[in-house]
Amino acid sequence: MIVVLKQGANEQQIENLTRWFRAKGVEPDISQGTDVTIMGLVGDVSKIDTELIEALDIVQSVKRVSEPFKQANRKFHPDDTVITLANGTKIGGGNFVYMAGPCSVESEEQIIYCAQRVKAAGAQVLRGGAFKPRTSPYSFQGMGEDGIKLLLEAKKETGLPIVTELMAVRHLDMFADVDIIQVGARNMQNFDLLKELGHCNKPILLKRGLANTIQEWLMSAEYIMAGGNHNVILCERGIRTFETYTRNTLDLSAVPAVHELSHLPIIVDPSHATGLSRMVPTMAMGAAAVGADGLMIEVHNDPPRAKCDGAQSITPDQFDQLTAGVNSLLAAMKG
Ligand SMILES: [Mn+2]
Repeated sequence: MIVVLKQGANEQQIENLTRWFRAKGVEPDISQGTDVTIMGLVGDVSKIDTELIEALDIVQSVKRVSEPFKQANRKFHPDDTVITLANGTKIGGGNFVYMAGPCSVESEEQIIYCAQRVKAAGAQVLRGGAFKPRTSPYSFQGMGEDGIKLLLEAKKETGLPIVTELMAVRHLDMFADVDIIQVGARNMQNFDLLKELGHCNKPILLKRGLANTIQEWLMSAEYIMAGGNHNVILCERGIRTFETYTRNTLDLSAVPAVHELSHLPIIVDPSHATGLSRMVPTMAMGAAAVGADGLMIEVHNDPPRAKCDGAQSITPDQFDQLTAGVNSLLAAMKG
């Protein structure tokens, strides 16, 4: 349920109304927009008398929200969410972000070289997998805790914030200095993991599951937000369709759909979506053109020898060209 307040509503009146709602067992989420203040009510609103609220001095209107996601809903929070990392990097609300780096951390030289190169090309966040969810148990599983340590070395060396995937709650302690925690596609509906991340104070990058609808994805974001963590970044990484020419099918329509439905930032990962390095720059342009808030790109110093996802990884030189192209497209779109 959404309560739209009249323009003149003062803090004392808002406070009184907040207390009144809490006494009824629902939690108001207050969003102070540029021209309107909205109270989104979370909880069991079935016993709330709409007409009674509508009759209050400070209330403009009351609406029921039909979608099952509430805190992730744009109706609750009309302005875009902007997430600010510790070093001041902003994500969402018109701030375009590049997250780039190798699929997995392989060595100190590799991750530091990749970090320096992607930073020089304009990336604001370094990606790199330490814990890898692989389809086969016989494939390289990642360097684990040592991989996290090397990412932190690269962070120290370059100043780039880092994003890496968390696969199990028991590993959370190792992520204390990680800037953004990634939830991978295969864990999008690992509800225990999502609940746990709702209680942590770090931004969460939530990848879309390979066979999940946009609504299911937003419900997973809702799990994190319901625990109090509102810093969720969505990442479209392709879905499974009957098409096998590309690794997955990049659903670019998810970008405008999420922007309609939610205030959360959404970035696009054309590397996992296509599985083909030659298509990555083209689809990156497509993502920027449809309004994505950023890109996540796999960049490897030596793709043919990568331990993971070499076929979809681009070289640092190709990444230089990619960011130059996307930056000029973004400038043209603004102009
Ligand atoms: Mn990968």
